[in-house]
Amino acid sequence: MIRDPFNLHRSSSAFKSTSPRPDTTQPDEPSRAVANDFEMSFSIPKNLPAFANPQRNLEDRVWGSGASSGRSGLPMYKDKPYGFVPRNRPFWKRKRAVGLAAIVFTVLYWTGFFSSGGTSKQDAPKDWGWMTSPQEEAVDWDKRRDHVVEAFELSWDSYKRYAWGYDEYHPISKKGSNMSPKGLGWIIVDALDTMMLMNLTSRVQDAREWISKELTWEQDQDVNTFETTIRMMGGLLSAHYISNEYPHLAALKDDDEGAAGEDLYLDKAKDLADRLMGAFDSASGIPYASVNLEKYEGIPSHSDMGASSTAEATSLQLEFKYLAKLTGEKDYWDRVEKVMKIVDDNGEQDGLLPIYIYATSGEFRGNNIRLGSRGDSYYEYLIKQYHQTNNQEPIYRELWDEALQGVRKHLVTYTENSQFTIIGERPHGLGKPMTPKMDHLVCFMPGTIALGATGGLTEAEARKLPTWSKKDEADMELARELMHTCWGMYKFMATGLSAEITHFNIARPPPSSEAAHQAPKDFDADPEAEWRKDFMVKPNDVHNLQRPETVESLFYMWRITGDIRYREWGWEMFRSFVNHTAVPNEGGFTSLSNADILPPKVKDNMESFWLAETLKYMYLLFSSDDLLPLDKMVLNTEAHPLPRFDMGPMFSTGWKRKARDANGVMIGKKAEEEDA
Ligand code: DMJ
Repeated sequence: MIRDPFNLHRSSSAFKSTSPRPDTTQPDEPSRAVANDFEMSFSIPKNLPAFANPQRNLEDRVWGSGASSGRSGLPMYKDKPYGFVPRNRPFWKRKRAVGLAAIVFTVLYWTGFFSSGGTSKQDAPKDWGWMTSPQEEAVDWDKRRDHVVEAFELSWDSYKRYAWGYDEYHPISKKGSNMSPKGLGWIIVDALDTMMLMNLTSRVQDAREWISKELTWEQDQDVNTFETTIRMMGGLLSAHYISNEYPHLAALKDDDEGAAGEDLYLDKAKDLADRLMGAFDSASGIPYASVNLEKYEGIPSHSDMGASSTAEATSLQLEFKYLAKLTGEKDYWDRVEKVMKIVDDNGEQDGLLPIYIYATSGEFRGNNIRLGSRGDSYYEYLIKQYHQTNNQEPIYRELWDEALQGVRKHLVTYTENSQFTIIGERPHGLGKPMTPKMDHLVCFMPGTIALGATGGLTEAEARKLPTWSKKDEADMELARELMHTCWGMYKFMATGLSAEITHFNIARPPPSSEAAHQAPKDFDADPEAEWRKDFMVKPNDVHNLQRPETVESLFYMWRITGDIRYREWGWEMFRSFVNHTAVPNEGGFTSLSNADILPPKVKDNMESFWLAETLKYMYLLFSSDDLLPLDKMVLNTEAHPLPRFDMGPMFSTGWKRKARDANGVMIGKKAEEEDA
């Protein structure tokens, strides 16, 4: 059993003033169904074989998965934000498909299917009262928070009813599927700490019992190093942290099934970490994309010439460092820290990195630079590593500042008509043309920039510090502008839910970054409104995967600025999710394959981060600020809270940056390039 040798878990009196909602509903009770202002179109897939996952198979086919290539149902990096590109099929196949469709159509027609609109009466979503009741006079944020809990309960209970123990849940077909023969606890572990925070005791008990009795990492299964670390290891570590820090939340009795062994979560996290450590056994120390759990063995990516994603290789640090601190095993720390040195030793210009890196050589592959998929959380973990060790490692602050400066210099630009601020991409390297598009994933940036500026204090508190600078002021301004753009990505869509990727019509040449760029404060609903001319969504990008990044940033922006508009936007977003993604018959909530039509087209998948992140951030956004104070903890990239801590005598920053000249160019880098 693992103890807490460093006494990280003091109990928090600060939290006591919040009143977490008691867990009143038993999981087996029928859940409330959800009102839906618009009729939804549900394309119900045929019965799925036990281990099949249509979404993943589709992604594997289309993107040739960096990590899995669909060989073994391996959890893959899901954030390839591209829509389905139909493959060229032989004509006879297409013909057959057309014939089949005609037969199905005829049968449905004669059975009267279309006359009932494709939805039988009993399938129709029930009314979720508050959605239709008149606008409250005074906004009651506790009540709104309760509605988020209801949405969570609805999602979880339908998962429990129809897919308990499975890694994936398909809420329309009401089926589960696994990513490994025995399952990896993908949904249960990822959702666990949200339930703790919501004080859903009986559900936490069920989850704990499953983890105790069913979850095993002893499986001959390749898993994605990053996804498994941030979701499973992050989820378990955070459950350990929360159950120690807030013991009154979802408290289990000693004799509860599965409660035996107070260190269950930590034991499971450590067992998993030991297996994942195999990923770092590469020639350079950069982790391989995948790991075989039973063999403790790293596996290079099956595509991208074996390169790992940069974000994946550099977003493991918070989890392994916390585990090192808890267990006193320094090796966890050293391995992930070394990755940061190897990355930085490449001496990339202005702190912006290409999105692939070879585990063999530690060098980057290609020049594609973006803050969306495969790039995103590298930047996020720079500032969060600085915070995690109570600002005791200035090297990570320096890296973050340099990268943010690089973002301003090379990626930030403005739209043509309404001067929205965007972060574009440089697919062929810095100095080459920009692609003015933003993955929804990039919307983690506004909140992270604000967090970097104030360190987690409120803006008002931070402004009083002697260290507050003009640069911090400018960073807050950039955060506000980007938040506005990310919200525009929601307002632009028919459902009010953002597309996976949005393109922008940018001003060429761009206005000076010094000039005031005043995007319109409100989003005029007129379809011809000027602001809409700056936004564009391509047909392949219209899906909405229940992603958290925008509400994540709204949460940080609300906590830091106290501007009520961010809470209001979060509420509007929540209503849109309820309106357009709730599944009839207590199915929970689903991703959409087209969020830009009414009724939307559904995708039949509930992402685990819907429970782990999206609903958690909404809950936090509507909670009081002393629930998880921003200056006391860091949320990992899957929204699993981990504590900030002092490094103590055992740990230190074990590396230094190579020398740079006055322009930030690494000394010797030019000569190296010339030789090459
Ligand atoms: C999550 O798994 C994490 O937030 C990750 O950093 C990015 N992708 C998804 C959510 O969009």
